[in-house]
Parts: sequence; structure tokens; C-alpha cells
Amino acid sequence: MKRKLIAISTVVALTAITATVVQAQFAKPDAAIKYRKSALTVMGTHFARIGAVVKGEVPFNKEEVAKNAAIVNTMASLPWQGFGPGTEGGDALPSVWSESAKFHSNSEKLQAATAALNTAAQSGDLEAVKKAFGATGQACKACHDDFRKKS
Ligand code: ASC
Repeated sequence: MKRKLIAISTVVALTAITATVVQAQFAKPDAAIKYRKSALTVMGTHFARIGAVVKGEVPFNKEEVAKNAAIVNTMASLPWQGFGPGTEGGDALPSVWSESAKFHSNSEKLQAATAALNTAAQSGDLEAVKKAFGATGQACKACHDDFRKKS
């Protein structure tokens, strides 16, 4: 009897701790989904501004590209905390949770690519920016192919 009580109170305590940890990050799953979409939207917006320069649609302004790349690089570290347990939905495929090691590895590859893009942009070398932009786009695409709903 005593053992059963200890077992039950352990489960209750662990459940409470887990709930608190999830809640410390986001009030509810919808907030996590909104957060990760927002971070990805801001990242995509500033990435596209560099893309316009890379494609020759907008003249190369070193400072502007450097600012945009710094934002992309900062944003690249953020979305992942919004993909925690119990936050399935939005545009994310179930593979985010069932293949979490691969998802995590892809997120690290993206962050390595945006760090290189930022380094290139801060150097002001447009050719280096073009190369790093292409590599970053590949990292975006790799994850979208396997983990994002096709629209
Ligand atoms: C973008 C953007 C993405 C990536 C992706 C690259 O500009 O918003 O999600 O590039 O399309 O394949």
C-alpha cells in the first residue's frame, strides 16, 4: 500500500514538473506554433531581401546585406524551441517528432549555414555572399522537403 502511494505520488510529481517545464516556455501549444512560424517568417523575410541582391534585382549595399544576414543568423537559432512535445500541427509534418534526430540535425545544418552567410556578409564580399546564400537556401529546402506540409 505504502509502495503504491509512493509510486502514485512520484507520477503526480513528475507530471507536474513536466507541465511546468512546458509552460515555462509557452502557455499552450498554439503559442509554440505561433512562435515558431513567426521566427521562420522573420528569417525568411530577411533571407529574401538578401536573395533580391543575389539575383541582381536590388543593388548591392554592403551594410544592408550585413544587417539582414545578422538577423537571419539570429533568427535561425529560435524556431526549434517551438517544436516541443505536444506542439504537433501548423505546417509541421508528424516526421518532426517521429524523426526528431534528423530534424535536429537539419536545424544544426541550417544554423551552420546562416553563420557562414553572416560571416560572408560582414566581410562585404558579394561573391562569398552568393555562395553562402545558395548553401543556406539548400538547408532551408532540405528541411522543408522532409518536415513541412506541401502547400
Ligand atoms: C526563401 C524562403 C525559404 C527558402 C526556401 C529555399 O527565401 O522563404 O523558405 O528560401 O524556399 O528553398
